[in-house]
Amino acid sequence: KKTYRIACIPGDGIGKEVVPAGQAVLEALAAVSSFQFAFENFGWGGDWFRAHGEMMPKDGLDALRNKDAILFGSAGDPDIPDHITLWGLRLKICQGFDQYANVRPTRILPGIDAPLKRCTPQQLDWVIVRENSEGEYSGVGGRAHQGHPIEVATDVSMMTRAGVERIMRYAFKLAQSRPRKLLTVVTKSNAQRHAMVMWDEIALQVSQEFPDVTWDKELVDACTARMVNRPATLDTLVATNLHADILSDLAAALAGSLGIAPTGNIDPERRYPSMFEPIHGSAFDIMGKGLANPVGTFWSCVMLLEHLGENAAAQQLMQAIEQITADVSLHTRDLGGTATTTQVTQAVCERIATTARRPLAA
Ligand code: NAD
Ligand code: K
Ligand code: MN
Repeated sequence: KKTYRIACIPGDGIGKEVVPAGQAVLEALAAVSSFQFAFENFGWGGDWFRAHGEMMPKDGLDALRNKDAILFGSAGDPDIPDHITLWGLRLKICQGFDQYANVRPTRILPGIDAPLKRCTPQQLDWVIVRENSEGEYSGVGGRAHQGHPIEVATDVSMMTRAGVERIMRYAFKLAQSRPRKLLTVVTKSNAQRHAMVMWDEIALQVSQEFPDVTWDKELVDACTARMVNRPATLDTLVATNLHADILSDLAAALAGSLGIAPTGNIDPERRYPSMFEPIHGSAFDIMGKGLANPVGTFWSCVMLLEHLGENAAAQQLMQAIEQITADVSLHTRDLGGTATTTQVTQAVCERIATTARRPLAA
């Protein structure tokens, strides 16, 4: 059997609940497929920080380097400042492995009560491509005269031509691969007159390589309104690190819940392992209670399988997910239901086993 080496990093909060759930579902798939998984678990995050003074070991990336993919939960601990947990773990991996494309699909799954009342599931099928290596989250900046009245603080939104070009090309290519071949380039070049103007210029330049892709530009603020009022006019979107961060939480909420949405932090050149995770965080308010919706992690596992080239298994998992969201008795509390993380996980595992047992139609 082909073996995929998968690193699991549950991290903090409900990450510790949803990542084992994801692992269980992947194991259920492997049991009915021609491949298997060799999981290695890494207990990095807030607890590691309390014991060692850092979120992950200094040579942590070396332990991940030879993996085929990473399944991640969340970084964020109630007792540690968020910028330490984020930069010390998740961003360290994203930047260390140059996972410059953050891909976030959004659809309204069957059975989910989405807040866009006039929108059918067919009218909301988006993929947001987030620049994941620079921009507003490049880490460039500083504070001077800290605590004094004359204090100055900056976070420089640093963009490089090479960085923008590669994410634009990725987004155009992705748009080209989807049925509608439609791309919206999200911008803010009216107010941010340097980097974002370059962003627009590069979009125009890269678009020449993709004559079959229809594309338009939208200011990020207007884009939020368009997502609510005219969802069907959007398909693939590309936006900066900060803009896409915000737009994709909005997208998830419009599709029913933050607990459903998946993401992949991808190195398209495959020099390093890519990392898949639900878009949500540690969810301090519900952690340890069995209330976490594991669907975002399951859908992230679908993306992980697609990345490995296991498209049949990916499809099988997506079908199982859609069957359980269609059943309101299997909705967790964020969807208005009473099901627990474990019940949803077991239901998905059972679906996978039964569909595999069902004989093929003659
Ligand atoms: P959050 O995503 O953790 O939670 C926001 C709200 O959504 C909460 O009410 C929570 O209960 C709910 N929610 C989230 N996921 C859910 C799920 N699977 N099932 C049911 N309900 C769910 O965002 P936050 O509260 O802003 O952040 C909490 C911590 O997580 C912070 O430390 C933050 O920095 C961190 N965080 C980490 C990541 C990451 O690791 N990628 C992403 C976002 C936030
Ligand atoms: K996450
Ligand atoms: Mn976010």
